[in-house]
Amino acid sequence: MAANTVAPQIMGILNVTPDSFSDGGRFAEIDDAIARGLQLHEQGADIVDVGGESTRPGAERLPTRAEQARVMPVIRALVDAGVAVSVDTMNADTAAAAAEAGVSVINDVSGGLADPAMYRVVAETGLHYVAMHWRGHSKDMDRLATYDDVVVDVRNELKARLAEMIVSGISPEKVILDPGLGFAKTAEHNWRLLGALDELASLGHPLLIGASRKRFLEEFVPPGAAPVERDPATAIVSTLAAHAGVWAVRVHDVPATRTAFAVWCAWENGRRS
Ligand code: PMM
Repeated sequence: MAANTVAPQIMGILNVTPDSFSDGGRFAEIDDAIARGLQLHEQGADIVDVGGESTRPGAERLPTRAEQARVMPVIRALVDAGVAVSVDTMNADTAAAAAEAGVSVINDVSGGLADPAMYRVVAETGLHYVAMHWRGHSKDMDRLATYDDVVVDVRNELKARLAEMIVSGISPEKVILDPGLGFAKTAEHNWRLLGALDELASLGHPLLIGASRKRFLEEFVPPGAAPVERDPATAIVSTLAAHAGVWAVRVHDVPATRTAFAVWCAWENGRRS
């Protein structure tokens, strides 16, 4: 009998932002955020991704101090409780503070483009680094969604980032790549990228996919439905991504993702036994 199928890692989303589009800022208070982080862990998240700056389309930048005031107490409390934590930040300063506090992963939606000091900090910490494909800040990203061929262009742009990372002293085995669904991408771009994960994987790095509750899933729910109603569609996209071999998915609904992955594993194991 072949080896059992292994599901991707589940990264649970903890946005400590009053204006996050998808959780409505419900976890803006520090204590609530910590409680939610512990809950994500108990629900089976392999890692809890703590972010303080909203990246929803059109969002304004947040000063680094304000970002750290939001995320650092939450990161410290979760690390103290034994939870594996990643920090979702574009700021090298915040990444360094989070590393000091004990996070395991730096998740940078800008792939190092927003802060020239990021690669140095990542190299110094020796932590895993999620480098997402990115073209510009949230207020500009919709007008940056132009590609000759989205798959070729995203692959080439990630490859250029990788070259810079290596020059900056980041160990290649620490780098995880992410196509950045919804970041300077239309729904059609997202679907093309999801259909071409093999081509992105051919860069030789594990992939992370963040589809959760994103705008491109709104066509599967009634008009005006809240983002939370996109969770079933998210679970299906995450499962198809699992089938395509991704290393991790970043999601709001951890229990639904776990169930979806368990069903997929049972299916695969049945096929192979
Ligand atoms: N998406 C968001 C935030 N952080 N990080 C990675 N690596 N990949 C993503 O796709 C990603 C991310 C925006 O979504 P949210 O506002 O629901 O957290």
